[in-house]
Amino acid sequence: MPHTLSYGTESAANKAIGGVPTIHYFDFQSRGRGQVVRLMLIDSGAAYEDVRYTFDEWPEQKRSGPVAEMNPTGNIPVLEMPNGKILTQSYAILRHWSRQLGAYDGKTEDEKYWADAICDIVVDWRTLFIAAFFSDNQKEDYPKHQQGDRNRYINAIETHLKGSDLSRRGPYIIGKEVTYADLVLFQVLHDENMIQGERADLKQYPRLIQLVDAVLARPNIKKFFDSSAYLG
Ligand SMILES: N[C@@H](CCC(=O)N[C@@H](CS)C(=O)NCC(=O)O)C(=O)O
Repeated sequence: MPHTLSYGTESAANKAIGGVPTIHYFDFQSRGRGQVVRLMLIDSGAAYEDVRYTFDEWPEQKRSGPVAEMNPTGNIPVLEMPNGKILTQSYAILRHWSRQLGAYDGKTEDEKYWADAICDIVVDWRTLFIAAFFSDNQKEDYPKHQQGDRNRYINAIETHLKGSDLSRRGPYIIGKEVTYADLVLFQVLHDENMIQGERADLKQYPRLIQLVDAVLARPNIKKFFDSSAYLG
């Protein structure tokens, strides 16, 4: 059986998004697409409930558990809202909540475009990361990914952030205001184990370090990382 956890206290941010969401996702530490969704809730001060599936129980749950009925693609994260609304597709959920919260997606058309563009790069990167990290041949495929695709994406994003008039204002992708895309980028760097410890693999990317540190310094995110709710 999946186990459940809860985080936070119901707040105005919950009201804006329609209540306290129940998130169905893997019991995969504080990682993955499910964690990106949690991260926006954490940052905005919203509470959530977690239903966490172990990797072992997932195949059976996928066949006959509640997710099978809620999401035709059979993927997670899947969210249940108190009014019965089901939300699927992590990036669409982030964009939906950004509009509901009136934050996280920039103000001008140029800012919105730029946040979406950087997010889309990370979408492509994460897909390749997952394929390599969960490959049956992980021992060979993941190091190949780190040297190949991961390098290519990190270099591209660092170059974009240094070259864009918006990003140059820093520390975030569009300047002073955080966007959902910063959370998406932060989380893939976290999941690739690049922001923990000595950060040896991140050293040559000063603009990404600036962004990561700005995200980690956000009060609600800092509180989460300093708490026992953060699972690594
Ligand atoms: N585009 C979807 C992708 C969802 C997805 O592929 N989720 C993975 C976990 S991160 C999954 O469901 N894996 C288990 C499976 O496919 O059975 C999203 O962003 O939500």
